[in-house]
Amino acid sequence: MISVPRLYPIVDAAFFSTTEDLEAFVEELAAGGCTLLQYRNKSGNARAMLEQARALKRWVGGKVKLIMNDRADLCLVAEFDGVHVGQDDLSPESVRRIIGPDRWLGVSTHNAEQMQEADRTTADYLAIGPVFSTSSKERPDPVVGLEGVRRARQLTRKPLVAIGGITRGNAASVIEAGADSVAVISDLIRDPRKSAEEFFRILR
Ligand code: TZP
Ligand code: MG
Repeated sequence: MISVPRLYPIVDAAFFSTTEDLEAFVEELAAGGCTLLQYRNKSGNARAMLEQARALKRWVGGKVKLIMNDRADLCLVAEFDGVHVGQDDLSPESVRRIIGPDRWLGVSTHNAEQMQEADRTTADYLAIGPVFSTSSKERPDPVVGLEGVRRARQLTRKPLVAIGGITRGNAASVIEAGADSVAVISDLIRDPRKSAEEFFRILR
């Protein structure tokens, strides 16, 4: 069984206008103690995605485990450490065949039925959300709330990552509801190092 750190930053390319901004952001996350991050890019431009992914690998690949959102092919080419897929991506078992037994595989779920189904796969960790309302995702599924996290906790023994609208202000309640880790986009943007340090302090 893998162990997922308390804070799981998601680096969403849409939040950065220059390569320098992106590099500074991930370096600051690493300086703040982050050892795992997910690269997310919904632009649909696979070449740009690969180029950024390779840059992330160069910048922090030695100290941070890198997870590719959506794309098993790009995970392999960029030599990432895992893939995170949702309900509309390749199935967990298809991804597993691509990435092999050792890379991490994460699966997003949005309700109890999806959680039960994902629990029966070889996924290394499962995600549940959105816990709270979020503006970082287009057309998000309905909010599941802390009750959704509690229910998810009952349905799996795999590491449970909660996502959606999680901030330093509500993260403790999410862990208390049974999550092992919180995945965060927006509450890291302003001052990533300080924010990450505060998340780790709050979730110790
Ligand atoms: N999946 C469910 S909510 C979400 C994703 C990718 C966005 C989370 O971003 P934020 O800014 O932490 O709410
Ligand atoms: Mg996806």
